[in-house]
Amino acid sequence: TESSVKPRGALIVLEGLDRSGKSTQCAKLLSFLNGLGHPTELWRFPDRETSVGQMISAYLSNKSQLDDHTIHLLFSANRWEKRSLMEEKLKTGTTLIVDRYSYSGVAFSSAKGLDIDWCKAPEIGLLAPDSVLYLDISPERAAERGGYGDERYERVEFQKKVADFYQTLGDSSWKIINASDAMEEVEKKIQQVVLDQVKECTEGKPLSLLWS
Ligand code: FDM
Ligand code: MG
Repeated sequence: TESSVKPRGALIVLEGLDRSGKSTQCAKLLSFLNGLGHPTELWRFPDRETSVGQMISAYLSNKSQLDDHTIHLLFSANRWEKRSLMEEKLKTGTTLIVDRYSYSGVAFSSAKGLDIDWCKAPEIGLLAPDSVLYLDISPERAAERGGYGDERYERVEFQKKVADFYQTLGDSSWKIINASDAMEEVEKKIQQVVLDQVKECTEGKPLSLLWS
C-alpha cells in the first residue's frame, strides 16, 4: 500500500564525562549526516538559551547557589520545555544529535548523593533516545586533555563518581565508544552506529519514552 507518512528522524544521544570529546564528535557527526542529505540538527543540554537554561548556567558558573534537588529539577525542566519541539522535529523527519540528555541528569545528581530513583522520576515521559553513544574515557585521561574549565563539577574526584553512575545507568543497548582512540577512529565508529540507527528509524521503528 501507498504511504504518505514521512520517515521519522532518529534521536541520537552522546553521553560521557567532561572532556570526553562529545562536543567535537557531535559537530563532526552533524556535518557527516547533513553531507549525506539527512536533515539533521545538533542540540545540547543544558540548553542555556532559555530562561531556565540561564538559571542553570548561572549555577554552573558559581554565580548562584541552589539546593541540589532544585537544580536537578531545573535540568529536567530544561528538557521538558524542549520536548514538544523535539517530537515535532523527529516526526517531520529531522534527526537530532543531542549532546547530553537525561543520563547526565541522573548521573551528575546521583554523584552528589541524591537517590537515583528520585533523580529518574522527573525524566519519565521524555522521549527515549534511539541510540545512546557513551564516549568512554577514564577521568584521569579526560583531565589531562587541556584541563577543565572552572565550572562546577569539573573536578577529577567528582567525575570519578559520575563515571560510576553512568556505568549503573548504561544497559546492553548503549554503544560504548573508546574515546581515548584517535579522533578519526572515534568519528568512524560513531558514523557506523548512527547510520544503522537512522536506517532503522526510516524503516518504521517507533518512538518510545523514558524511562525504559
Ligand atoms: N549536567 C548536565 C547535569 O548536571 N545535569 C544535566 O541534566 C545535564 C544535561 O552540567 F558538568 C552537567 C554536566 C556538566 C554541566 O554541561 C554542563 P556541558 O555539557 O559542559 O555544557
Ligand atoms: Mg562542561
